[in-house]
Amino acid sequence: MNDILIQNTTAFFEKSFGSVPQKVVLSPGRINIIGEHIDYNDGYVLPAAIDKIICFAFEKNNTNSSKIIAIDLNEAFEIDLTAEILLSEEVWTNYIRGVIKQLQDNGFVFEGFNCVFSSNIPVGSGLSSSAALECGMIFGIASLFDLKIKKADIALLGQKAEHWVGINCGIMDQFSSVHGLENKVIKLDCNTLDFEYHNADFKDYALILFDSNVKHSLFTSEYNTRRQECEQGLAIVKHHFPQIKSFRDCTEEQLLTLQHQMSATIFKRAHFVVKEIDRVEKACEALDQGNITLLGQLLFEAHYGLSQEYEVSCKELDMLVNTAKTDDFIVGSRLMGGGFGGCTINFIKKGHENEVKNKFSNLYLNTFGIELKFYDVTISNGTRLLL
Ligand code: GAF
Repeated sequence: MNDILIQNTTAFFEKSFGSVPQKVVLSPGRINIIGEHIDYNDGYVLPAAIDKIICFAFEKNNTNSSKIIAIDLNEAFEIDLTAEILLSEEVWTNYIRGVIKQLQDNGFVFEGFNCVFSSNIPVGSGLSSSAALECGMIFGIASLFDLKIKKADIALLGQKAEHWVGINCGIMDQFSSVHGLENKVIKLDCNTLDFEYHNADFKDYALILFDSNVKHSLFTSEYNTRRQECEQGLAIVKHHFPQIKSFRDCTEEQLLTLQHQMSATIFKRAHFVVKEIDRVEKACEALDQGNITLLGQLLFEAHYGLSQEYEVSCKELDMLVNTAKTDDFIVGSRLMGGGFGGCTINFIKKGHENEVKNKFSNLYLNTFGIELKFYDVTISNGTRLLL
């Protein structure tokens, strides 16, 4: 599937610019096994890069402006690299404008380039197509102009670009897009950016995403609100326990003593974060021990918290996870990514995938009149140069 995407992208480049690309870059989307909304709370997360990618073709054009073509949108834009970079009403272009601005603001010097890109990462499904776009652009510009940028810095620049666009995201998506490794999940410490790889061996279970086909319209505003609510909660915790620097230092018992110092909403958010940080540790141990039943149980618990305490679910995602709980062949399921729509991640007993898919697609269509999509993802390498 990716071979066709790569061929189409390079052929489109040749047709548009009359030359073969000097660099071809692949940049992946990501899944997250567990640890949702934990990156900006300085805890651990457990993501991985996947085989759904954006393919970019680049060449230098020896001018001061860049022309970028998005094949899938049938749109293009040109940007003068000597002018001030401002947000545009064409939202997709802002991720690229943001990346160019971050590179320039951080002292990286480069000239004009032509770029064509195309993607098979579904947009708005919680698979981080925007992080793949940011990291792939930075990686491509760096390769083309021989800029020395470390992987972790590519991720940080991508994150800053996303903040400039308006989402105050954490580092997980960009970090996993650049650091992905075939068949490995990344246990990332979002405070220090230290990380270790763990084998993504799910034993007798297949990892399958169910795409609710509900797009998150509330995403940006609610995401930024959750982040503020966590900051408020943490300020109260620190006030009472000055030794605590972030939620990872706070036990559930300590938090419970402060329940009446916080609004009910702030307490629920903080409680979710404290429990989810703990679940990531347990989930990573369960994975290492090959205990996928326990891992799956932790996913169900995480969904309960995301839905009832963090309140980032929706009726479609809740229905998918609640149905999964009573299914004989699913050991774990939860909403994945920022929430308010997008995908659930599921561990399904191998050999029963089609049966489960048929059951869920019929039920989902009958209940919501929406088609459910399935992605059998493979855990793959991070942002890389093909040419
Ligand atoms: C989005 C954000 F971009 C990530 O930083 C992360 O917070 C995630 O939501 C929730 O875990 O994908």
